[in-house]
Amino acid sequence: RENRLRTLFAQKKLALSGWVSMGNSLLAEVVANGGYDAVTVDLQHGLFSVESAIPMLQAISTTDAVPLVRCSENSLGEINKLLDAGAYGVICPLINTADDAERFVRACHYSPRGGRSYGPARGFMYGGPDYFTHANRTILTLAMIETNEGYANAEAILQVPDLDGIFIGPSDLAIEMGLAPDAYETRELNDAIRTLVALAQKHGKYVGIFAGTMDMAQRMKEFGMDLVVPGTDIQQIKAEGARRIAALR
Ligand code: 3PY
Ligand code: MG
Repeated sequence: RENRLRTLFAQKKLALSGWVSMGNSLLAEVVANGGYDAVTVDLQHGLFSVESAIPMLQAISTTDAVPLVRCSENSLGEINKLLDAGAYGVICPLINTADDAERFVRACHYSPRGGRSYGPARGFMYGGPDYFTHANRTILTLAMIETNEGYANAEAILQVPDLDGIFIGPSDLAIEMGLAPDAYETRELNDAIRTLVALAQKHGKYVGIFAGTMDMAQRMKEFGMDLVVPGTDIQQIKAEGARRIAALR
């Protein structure tokens, strides 16, 4: 099947992804039923491993939301398992150089473009019996820019062939800039984010970002992002609980 995120991006429509960091398939199903265009299963900061991600991807694929993963690191073994489990896009953390990005792209593509090994167990069930013939052009690859090194090399990273785009990690980037991880309102961080959006657009690549607050999510929409994640499952539960309690106290 096609990747609906590519269709939205091509139409210049903002795509929204939910973010599941608790290793539970019911939670993934609830989030996926919420109306998002995609749901990302986070294996980097989510406190669970690939085995727990599989029922989460199954739950997400009962809906129209595109199943994405954030892998825990730039590892061919883990990325291959997650793609075999039916992930239709991978967000890879801590991409610092064009070499890192090339290694990531190779992990997500079958030969000759890459070195992905063959065994798409759930890939067939989600992607269809013709999975092998379209996987290389369907699966979305987003490299995270979230270090000073990655920021400095962003233009080279964006020029890696078949990398679809970048995904900005504002908290790690803020820490690298000597700021607090939630310093979302600072000029310095926002200038860097705007620069990355402009670079991605210049090279015809997609750009997404994680937004921990609604103020930030709104601003990121105005910055021209293709993809915005308006907070994690945990952040949303905490924020909505606090809002309800405050309203009733
Ligand atoms: C960051 O802000 O560093 C992230 O990785 C967000 O997911
Ligand atoms: Mg990060």
